[in-house]
Amino acid sequence: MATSTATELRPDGKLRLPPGQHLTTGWPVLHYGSVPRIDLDKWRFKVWGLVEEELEFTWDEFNAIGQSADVSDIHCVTTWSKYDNEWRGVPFKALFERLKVKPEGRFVMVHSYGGYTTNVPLVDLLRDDVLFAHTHNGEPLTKDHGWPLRLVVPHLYFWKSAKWVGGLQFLSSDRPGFWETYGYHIYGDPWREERYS
Ligand SMILES: Nc1nc2c(c(=O)[nH]1)N[C@H]1C(S)=C(S)[C@@H](COP(=O)(O)O)O[C@H]1N2
Ligand SMILES: [Mo]
Repeated sequence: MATSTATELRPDGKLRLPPGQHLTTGWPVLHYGSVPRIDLDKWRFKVWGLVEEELEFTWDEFNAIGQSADVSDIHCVTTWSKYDNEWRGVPFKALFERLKVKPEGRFVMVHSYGGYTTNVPLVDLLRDDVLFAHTHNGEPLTKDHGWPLRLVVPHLYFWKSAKWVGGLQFLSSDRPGFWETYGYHIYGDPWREERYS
């Protein structure tokens, strides 16, 4: 290896490996509860809350919004990181362009099949590397990793990357989601070690 993982820098000047993290080559499966049963024919992606118009997409409609790929690193709050994950799916920005979000809808509650929720400020979702992924390193997501669709928010701890994602609720203020209610940090920046609060 040319560069030690302890000193490698990203283009933005931040350490590639955030403090307190170690690299893993495998891919642990972590979630609360059991894997939800999902039927793609009945699958819907719903948008509600502070929007001019509530929307519902079928699987085909959602994927027709646009497709892109992005390579990013995973940082889990339990201290493992996994580099160079190639995700493919629908960019958040492309979805956002299809929505009519009210100006006060600046916070998002992400909802998953099975009942999991996590909160992310809208401005964080509007980054170019945020997407709804159906494919990881060229393979369709496995059920354990969020099939058919998971959110990927590379600059926050991985609990914000909701598996089995099924909808977004736009809110005027930041409210805690599932893990945030149980003491995880409301925001979750790995470079500031915002693990628990
Ligand atoms: N729907 C749902 N998404 C979830 C979770 C969960 O419990 N339910 N756990 C989060 C946590 S804490 C982590 S670390 C990652 C783990 O994703 P992985 O199993 O693909 O590694 O999923 C996140 N997304
Ligand atoms: Mo986690």
